[in-house]
Amino acid sequence: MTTLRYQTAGESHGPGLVVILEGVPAGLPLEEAWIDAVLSRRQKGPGRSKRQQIERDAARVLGGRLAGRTIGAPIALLIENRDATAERLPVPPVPRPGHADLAGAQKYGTRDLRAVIERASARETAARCAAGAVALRVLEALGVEVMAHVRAIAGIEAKGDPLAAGARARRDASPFFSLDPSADARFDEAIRAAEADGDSLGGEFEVVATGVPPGLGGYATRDDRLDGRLGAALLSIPAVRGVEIGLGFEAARRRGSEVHDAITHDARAPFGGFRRATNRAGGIEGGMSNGEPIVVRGAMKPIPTLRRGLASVDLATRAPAPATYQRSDVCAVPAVSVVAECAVAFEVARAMLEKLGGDTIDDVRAALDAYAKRLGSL
Ligand code: EPS
Repeated sequence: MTTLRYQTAGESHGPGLVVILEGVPAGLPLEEAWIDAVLSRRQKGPGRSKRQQIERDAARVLGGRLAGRTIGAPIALLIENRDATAERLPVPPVPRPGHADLAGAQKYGTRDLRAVIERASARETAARCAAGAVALRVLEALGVEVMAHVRAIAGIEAKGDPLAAGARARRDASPFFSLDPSADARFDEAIRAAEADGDSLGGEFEVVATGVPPGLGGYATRDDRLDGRLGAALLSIPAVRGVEIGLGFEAARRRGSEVHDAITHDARAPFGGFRRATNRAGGIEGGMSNGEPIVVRGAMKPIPTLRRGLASVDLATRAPAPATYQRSDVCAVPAVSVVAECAVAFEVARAMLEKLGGDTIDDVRAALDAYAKRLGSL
């Protein structure tokens, strides 16, 4: 039984994206339709480029499944690219500020920017979502739910409580994956205005995981800390520049008495009954889950590919020139919220399997039940 992990390969306009996932217990039902529903959400949101009209992201399971269930072997997934034009695309002469182009060209000693941008493209997040979809399936079997929603675009804030009844249905009904229809109308306006100006927009998302038992992650070593893992997972998503857990930066402005959550006990509550009166810690204390919902937020910068090319320098002539533009999204905040949901799901599933891991999903469930029982006798 290996730790839950995955690797991706593939370029934005190559033949396809590949994911190999290890450490998924045997016996988990896994259908393409489950993965494809997540992939399809990632493709959505007003403000995305024409590329999303070309692609129909769908995963093919190439290994690790028999008779509809995982078998404990590595799971191999393939997402084919329809726009597989990498070899024919023109070489962009001018690097884009804010993207990997220039530092990547310097790192690898090439002026063929395609060699950098093809892999640096956020298209790779489709593969991350395929891995995340499998993690979501593991979590579903263990009673954990993860949901992301968009909290802001270009400084316009969306209200709404992700823990309220019906929140998921509201999120799914919103074209922006927000919980606030009145914000959606303003998001739409902002995106149209940015598009008319050849500009791009960023925003903020929040991910909430419920049903998480206490004690996932750890404090004993640096690598165990669940907050550190979640931070790294979210900051590795292209264009994510900031992450907060619970109160986040606001905690630095308050007194301790206004930050920490009182411990309470309610014998009817799951996992032994210990609760917190508030959840300003965002479900994580001392690098471990504390049994309250995990609440993580992230900030996405505006996409660096602008129709109105930003000021740059032609690599061949060294003369000032606007950055090369082929096509791009005006806003991909809803898409990033889906990638973030997958990233959080993956980290929570990884921590759960580390704590409760077994060869089969039934073993993991039995270990979870035994752990819940043990918590009751603390
Ligand atoms: C993406 C596909 C890409 C980009 C986008 C992510 O498609 P294309 O380059 O063919 O238009 O639209 O990548 C970025 C925004 C970026 O900055 O890297 C996708 O499928 O998500």
